[in-house]
Amino acid sequence: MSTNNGRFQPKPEDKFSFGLWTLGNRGRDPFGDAVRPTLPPNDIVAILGEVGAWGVNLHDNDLVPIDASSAERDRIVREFKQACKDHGVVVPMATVSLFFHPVFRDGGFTANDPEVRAYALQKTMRAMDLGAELGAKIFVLWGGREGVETDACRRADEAVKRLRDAVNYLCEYNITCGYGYKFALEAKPNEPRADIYMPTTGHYLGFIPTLEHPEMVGVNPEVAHEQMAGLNFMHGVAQAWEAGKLFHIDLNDQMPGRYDQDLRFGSANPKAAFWLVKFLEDVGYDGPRHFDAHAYRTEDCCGVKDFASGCMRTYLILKEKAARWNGDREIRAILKEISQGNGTSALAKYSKKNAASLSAHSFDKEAILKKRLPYERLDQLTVDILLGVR
Ligand code: GCO
Ligand code: MN
Ligand code: MN
Repeated sequence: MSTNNGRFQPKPEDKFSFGLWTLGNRGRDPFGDAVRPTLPPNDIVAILGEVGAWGVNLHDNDLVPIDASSAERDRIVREFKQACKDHGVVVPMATVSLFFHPVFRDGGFTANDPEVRAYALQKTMRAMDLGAELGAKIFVLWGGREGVETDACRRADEAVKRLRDAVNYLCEYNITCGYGYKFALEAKPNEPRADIYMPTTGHYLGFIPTLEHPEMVGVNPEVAHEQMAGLNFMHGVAQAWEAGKLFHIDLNDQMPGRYDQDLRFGSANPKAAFWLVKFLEDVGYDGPRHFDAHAYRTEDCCGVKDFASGCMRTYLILKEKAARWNGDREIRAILKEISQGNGTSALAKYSKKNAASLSAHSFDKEAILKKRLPYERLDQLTVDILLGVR
């Protein structure tokens, strides 16, 4: 991309990663066929090296065909490892496809057929073996088909129990094999199912403490998925972070009320992307910054590179804007002003004595209301920074 100057050049320490399925996306949708040729995994790794990404992630079958013989699998893995080495790209995360093959039409871990549930576990264990061989330490579980079109097919709490049994099983496998994975559970409200169980990151944060090894399991929130549910993505991320559960993140973008668009990061709602980047940088999140997005269907292979460079460039621009925001004198003064009270009664930690004095206190609401909360000015300063005039 000609506009990429040194200032926004990605570096390995930025930990930018892309899934094989993101650059490899051929633009198929429910109404139209592929518009781009299949990019072999090793070519994708070469492109990632060229555009300056740090990592590549994969589903088992992005790399190894579902019915590959073990000799074929071993050859593919060997060559892929070599490509990663040649192009200086690491594999931080692996995942499993429990959604593409028709056998998962009713889900994987939550399917009604016990044989499908067993196959889903076997396939996931093999995907964990594959990821471990490639050096991955994060294993994402996205239950794309774990859902329903009709609630007649099973009780929803039964699905939750089946999911718990599966994750518990996989945690034991992780321990036995000594893989040292952290599992990152990825929520989505719908698509491809009408309703997917565990529709938001918040649902997963409630589920994780019910597991046998909660310390091994966190979340992988995705921008588009929370926005599909009409939620403020950064708030969900903040809650996951605060709970020590932000193990991975899927960055992309999404317009309200649409299908799952997986747009280039920051392309639809740069202001929301700004708050997100600012949050991640402010708290010092140091996990992978994974872009789970794909190029517009109108693009060719050069456009795919523009897409990948654009995701990273926008992140770095927003990171610079966040630093500018944090250092802005007027913003700092407003932040100081709004966090101080005018009054005499401060909130003290609970004690019988403090509670008694709080109960007896009389508040001067008129005086409290006189204090200004200049959020309009604060937001405009933010917009000025984002639009490049400050
Ligand atoms: C989606 C999902 C998927 C998952 C990925 C990991 O776009 O709905 O984000 O891309 O993240 O398949 O399993
Ligand atoms: Mn998505
Ligand atoms: Mn995702």
